[in-house]
Amino acid sequence: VFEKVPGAPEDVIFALTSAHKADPFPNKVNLGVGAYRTEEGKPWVLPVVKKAARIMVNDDSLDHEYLPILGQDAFRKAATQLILGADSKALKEGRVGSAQCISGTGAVFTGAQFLARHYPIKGATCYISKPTWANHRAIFEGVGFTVFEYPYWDAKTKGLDLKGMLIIMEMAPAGSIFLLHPCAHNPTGVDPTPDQWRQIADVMAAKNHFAFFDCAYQGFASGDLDKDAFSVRYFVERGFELFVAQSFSKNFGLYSERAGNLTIVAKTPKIKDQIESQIAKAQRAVISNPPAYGSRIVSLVLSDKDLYQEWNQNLKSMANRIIEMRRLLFNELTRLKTPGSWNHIVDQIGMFSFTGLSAPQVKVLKEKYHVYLTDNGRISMAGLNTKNVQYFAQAVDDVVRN
Ligand code: PLP
Ligand code: TYF
Repeated sequence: VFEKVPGAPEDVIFALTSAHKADPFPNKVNLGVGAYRTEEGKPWVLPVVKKAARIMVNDDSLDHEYLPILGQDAFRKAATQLILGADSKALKEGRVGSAQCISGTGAVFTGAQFLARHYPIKGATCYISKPTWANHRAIFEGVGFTVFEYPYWDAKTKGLDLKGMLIIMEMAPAGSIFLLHPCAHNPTGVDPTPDQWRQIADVMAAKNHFAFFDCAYQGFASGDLDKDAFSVRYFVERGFELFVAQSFSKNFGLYSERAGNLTIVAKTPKIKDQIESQIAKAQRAVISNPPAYGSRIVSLVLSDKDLYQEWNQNLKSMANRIIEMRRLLFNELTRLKTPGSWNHIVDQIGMFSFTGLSAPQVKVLKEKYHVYLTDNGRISMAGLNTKNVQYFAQAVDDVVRN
């Protein structure tokens, strides 16, 4: 019956991981997937996560019963506090809702699906940054939205195209949905400054646009959880109703455990309840209820003062190693006098650097040097370490010159 089903293309980032794995070349480098790696090039189980897991193993009160449809209460509470700040006025006013979801991806989907069904402005479209994480378009189109792009990356300055972004925000029909990265933008590593966020909020408020933040890297941008939440908290302070999809894949290293949360800031407690009830109804039909393991680790760490402190240290060590790799790569390219300016390597923020390398250059990196990265020139900084950064810089120098 399925003869006519066309094959679908592979996910490019997962395909890079497979290609790298299959490559026998000893000095191969994987700068594809946005997953943290140690100086030894290995995945890192955060020590605080190991500690929490040991506590859980010995906790006889834990079982494998179903969680509630909207997930574990302690996790939802801790996650919303983490992003909004424990002293958030909206939290105190009882108008913040939440749903535990299948990690950040599930939280974006859950929010998008709710908007597709209940957003009151008929025919509203969704705007995503150009460029953005490929799944944003897939998810919003998947639930039926027409998706447009707003300018974000300025190839000339290798920085933010704030002017272009604001013009499109002004031109978009009132009440459009804007998907925003609160920090550590994927793939560009370029974030608005606090003052630029104020300008973005001004236009969004004037046009009555809806802000949907996708927060996959809280703590990864600056190493400071509060600083990285500035944009979201500022929008809440300004009185926006908004959604925040939160992922704990990167900042807890819990990639495969699918710990995520959708934070909902509503106008009133009653509206919050209405939204939560619809999300519960929808979630039941998709996953019935979310998984417990990752969310238990997160809530345990977030609710214990000592574990929280230790997590902050673990987080800082990841952020600092990435910053160190930016500096090493920049120094190496400078030493080699590689043509072009490379300041953006150290200026960009978070897991990724958008190098400005072209697709043909990326192809040579892969075929001649066994260095794997996406065609748009994005590199995952954590894939670099003191043993391969020179090799990578040399390879970049070669492709830029030839
Ligand atoms: N949003 C962005 C911008 C991402 O980069 C990612 C990927 O890591 C996610 C969401 C979701 O990741 P996950 O589903 O693993 O939480
Ligand atoms: O951009 C990245 O590398 C991460 C990981 O379908 C990822 O966000 C990549 C592709 C994907 C899911 C996660």
